[in-house]
Amino acid sequence: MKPRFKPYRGPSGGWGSANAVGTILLRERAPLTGATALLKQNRPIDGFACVSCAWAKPHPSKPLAFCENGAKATAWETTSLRCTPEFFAGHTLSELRNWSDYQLEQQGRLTEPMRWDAATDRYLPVSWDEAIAEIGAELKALDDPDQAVFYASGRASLEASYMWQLLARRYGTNNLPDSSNMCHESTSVALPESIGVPVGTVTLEDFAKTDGLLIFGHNTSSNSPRMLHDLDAARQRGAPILTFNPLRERGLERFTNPQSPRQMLTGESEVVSTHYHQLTIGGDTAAIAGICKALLTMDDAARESGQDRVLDIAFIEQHTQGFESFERTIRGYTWEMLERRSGLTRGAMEGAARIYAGCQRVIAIYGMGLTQHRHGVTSIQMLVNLLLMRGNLGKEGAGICPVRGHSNVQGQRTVGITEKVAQVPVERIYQQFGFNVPERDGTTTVDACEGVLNGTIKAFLSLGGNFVRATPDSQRLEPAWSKLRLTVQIVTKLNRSALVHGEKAYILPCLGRTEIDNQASGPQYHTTEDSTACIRAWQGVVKPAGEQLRSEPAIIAALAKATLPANPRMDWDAWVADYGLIREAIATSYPDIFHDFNTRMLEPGGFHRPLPASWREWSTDSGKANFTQPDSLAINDDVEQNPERRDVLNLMTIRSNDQFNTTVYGYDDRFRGVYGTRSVLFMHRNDMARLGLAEGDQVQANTAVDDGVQRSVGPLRVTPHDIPEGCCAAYYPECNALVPLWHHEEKAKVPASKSIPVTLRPFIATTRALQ
Ligand SMILES: Nc1nc2c(c(=O)[nH]1)N[C@H]1C(S)=C(S)[C@@H](COP(=O)(O)OP(=O)(O)OC[C@H]3O[C@@H](n4cnc5c(=O)[nH]c(N)nc54)[C@H](O)[C@@H]3O)O[C@H]1N2
Ligand SMILES: Nc1nc2c(c(=O)[nH]1)N[C@H]1C(S)=C(S)[C@@H](COP(=O)(O)OP(=O)(O)OC[C@H]3O[C@@H](n4cnc5c(=O)[nH]c(N)nc54)[C@H](O)[C@@H]3O)O[C@H]1N2
Ligand SMILES: [Mo]
Repeated sequence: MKPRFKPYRGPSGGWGSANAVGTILLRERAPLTGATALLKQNRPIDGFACVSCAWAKPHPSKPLAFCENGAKATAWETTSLRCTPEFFAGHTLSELRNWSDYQLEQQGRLTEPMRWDAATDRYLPVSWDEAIAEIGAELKALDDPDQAVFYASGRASLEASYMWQLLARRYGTNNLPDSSNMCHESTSVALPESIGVPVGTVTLEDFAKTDGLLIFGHNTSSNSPRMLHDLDAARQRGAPILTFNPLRERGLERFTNPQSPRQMLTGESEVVSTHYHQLTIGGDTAAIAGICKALLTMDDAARESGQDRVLDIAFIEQHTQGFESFERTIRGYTWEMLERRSGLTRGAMEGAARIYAGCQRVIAIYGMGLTQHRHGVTSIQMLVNLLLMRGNLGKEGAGICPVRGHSNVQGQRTVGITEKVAQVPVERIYQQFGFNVPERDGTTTVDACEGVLNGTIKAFLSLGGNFVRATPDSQRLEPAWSKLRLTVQIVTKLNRSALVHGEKAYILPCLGRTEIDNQASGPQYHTTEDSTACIRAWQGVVKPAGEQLRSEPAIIAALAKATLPANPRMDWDAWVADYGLIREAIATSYPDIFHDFNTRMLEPGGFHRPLPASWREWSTDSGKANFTQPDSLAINDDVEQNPERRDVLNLMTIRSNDQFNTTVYGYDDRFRGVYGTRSVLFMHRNDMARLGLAEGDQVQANTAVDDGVQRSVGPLRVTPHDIPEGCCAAYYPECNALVPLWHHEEKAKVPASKSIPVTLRPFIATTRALQ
C-alpha cells in the first residue's frame, strides 16, 4: 500500500477507535474468539487483565472495559494464526532476519518448542523434556552463575515472576534485568530518594477527587487510553489539565467517550488538555524549575500583601527537608536560561504556576518523556519538588503518578525481579528456602548488553519480551549474540530475539494471559499489580492456542528442576499444581504487602499495596520528604554540545498508535496522520528549510557522536510536523540502532532514547535499509 499522510482532525476514542477494533479482529482472523474475550477483558476474578498497558481497572468494572489498543492486544493474542514447525521448516534464520517485526509476529502464535539446528540454519521441533534437560545441562556447565542472565519483560504474572527470580537466585545470580531497566527505572531511583516509595502514590479514587492535573511526557491516548476516561471525568468537574509535550499529541487534545452514546452519535468531543505547552525535548527540568520560580515570586507577593501563602508552609516545615537550599537554587536561575533550556516563554511558565496555585489537589502524571533521558531522575525529582511546594503529596486527590508500561511491570519488582540485592528480603528467603541470596548486584539491561558485547555473558534466558530489538545500539550488538553459548526465549510469538541467537538456541512457547490455565487442581488464577499499586486476581477465558503450550509457571518449574539441586522446601511441582501455594510463598517473603494473599486478591477491587508516602510517612534516609537539588539543567551532557553545529537535531524515539513496544500491529499512526509506513522522520518546517530538505525526501539519520562507531538508520521520509525547532521524532524500535549503549540515565541506566543527537544525509541505497 502506498503511504499516505493526512493530518488527523478527529478526537481520540470515538468511531475512529471503534473502527480500528473491528479491523484488527478481522486481520487477526479472530472475530469471534477475540470479540468474546473482549467481554471478559479487565473483569477481575472471572476475566483477565488486559495484556496491554498497566493503567488501573475501575471497580466495579464497566460493561465494555477495554480501549482500542487493549482490544488490539487481545486480538493479537487470541489470533487464529499459527506459527508452526511447518513454517520454520520453510525458512532459514538468515532469511527470517530480513523480515520486519510485523511480518514475524504476523505468523501468529507459536505452538511447539523449537531448537535451532546449525546444519540447516532452521528451528526444528524438539520435545519439552529434551529442550528442558538440555537447557538445564547448559546452565549447570557454566563456570560462574553470573555468566547467565534471566531477563523478564513486564507481562508475566506475580506468580511466574516470583518463581523466575527464585530460579535465578538459587542458581546463583542476581542477573535479573527487566524491561523496567529501559522504562521506569528512573522512577524507581528518583522516588525512594524523594518520598521513600518506589512507585506512584495515587489511586483511581484520587483521580475522582483531584482538581488539577499535570501531564509530562506521556502519550495517554495511545499508550494508556483508558486513562482518558479519568481525565475526561476530571475535566467535567472543571479541573484544568496542563500538558507538557514537544509534540501536540492529538489524543491529548480531544476525546470522544466511546461509552457515551450521545457523543458517539453526535460526533461531539471533549477537550482533554486545557493548556498545552510544547517544550523542547529534555526541557522538563527547566520548565518545572520555571514554574517553581514563579511560585516563589507569587508567594513573596502574597506574604508582602498579607494574603494567604502560595506555598504550603505547614507541610514544608513538618514534612520536608532541604527546602532552603532548593529555594536558593531555584531563585538563582535566570529566566533567560530557563527559557532557553525549556523552550517555553517566561509567560507560559508563570501562567502554568498560576493555574497550579489555583488548585488544591493536584496529580502529576508522567511517562517516557521524563524517564528516558540522561537526567531523567532529576526531572522526576523536580516534579516531586513542585508537588511538595504545595503539599500535593499524601493527601486525597493529589500525588505523583508514573504511568508504568507493561501490565505487570510494577508487580514484578514487588516480588523480586530486580538486579539490586538491597531490594530483596534476603533473610526471609533464607528462612523460607535455606539458601543465601548471592551478595553481588546483578546486571541492569545496559550491563547485560555490555556483557553480551564483551563476552562475559554466556547464557541469556528471556521470560517474554524482545530484548534484542528493545535495547540500544542494535547494529553493534546483534553480531555479538552469536558468541553466546545459550539463548532461550519463553514467548508467545516469533520475534527477532529468537533469530539473533547463541550456539544453542531454543524457543519455548507459553500460554498468554487470555488463555485458560488448567493445572492439576483445576483452572488457575493469576495476579498482577497495576500503576496504582492495586493487586488483583484474574483468569484466562479462551482455549489455549495449542495443545503443547505450557504456562509460564510450568516452564519455569521445569527449568528449575533441571537446573537446581533438589530442595524439598521448593516444591516446584506442587506450586504448578496449585498457584495458591506460590502465592502463599510470596506472602511469606513479603508479609506486609501480601498477607492473606489468596483471600484478599478476590476482594472486590483487589487490594492496594501499603505506601507510607500516601499517609505522609516518609521512609527516606532523613525521615522526611526530600526537596532535591537539580544537579543539571543540561539535556545531553555526555554528548559534546557545539552551538555552532546547527545541523545536529535532537531525536526522540516514540511509539505509534499501532504498536505495542516491538510488536507492530500495523503501519498506521492515525493520530499523527501517518498511514501505511513507519519509516518517517517528523521535523519542524524551519529545520527542513535550513537543511535544504523537502517533504518526502528520503534521508539517513546518523548519530552525531564521536566514539568511533558509525550508527545510521534509513531511509526515513522527511515529514513536517508540529514539533519544536531543533527537535525531531521517529519510531522505536526501528531507530534503536541510533542510541549509543553508553547514552543512558546517569543513575538509573535507562537508555536515553528520547534525546539522541543526529545529523541527516540524503539516503543512499547502499545503506542498510530500515527493518
Ligand atoms: N498501545 C500501546 N500501549 C502501550 C505501549 C505501546 O507500545 N503501545 N507501551 C507500554 C509501555 S512498556 C510503556 S513504557 C508505555 C509508554 O508510554 P509513553 O510514556 O507515552 O511513551 P512513548 O510512546 O515513548 O511516548 C512518550 C511521550 O513523551 C513525549 N516526549 C518525548 N520526549 C519528551 C521530553 O523530553 N519531554 C516531555 N515532556 N515529553 C517528551 C513524546 O512526544 C510522547 O508523547 O506505554 C505502555 N502502553
Ligand atoms: N529506542 C527506544 N527503545 C525502547 C523504548 C523507547 O521508547 N525507545 N522503550 C523501552 C521500553 S519502555 C520497554 S518496556 C522495552 C520493551 O521491551 P520488551 O518488554 O522486551 O519488549 P516487547 O516488545 O514488549 O516484547 C514483545 C514480545 O513479548 C512476547 N510476549 C507477549 N506476551 C507474552 C506473554 O504473555 N508471555 C511471554 N512469555 N511472552 C510474551 C511476544 O513474543 C512478543 O514478541 O523497550 C524499551 N526500548
Ligand atoms: Mo515500558
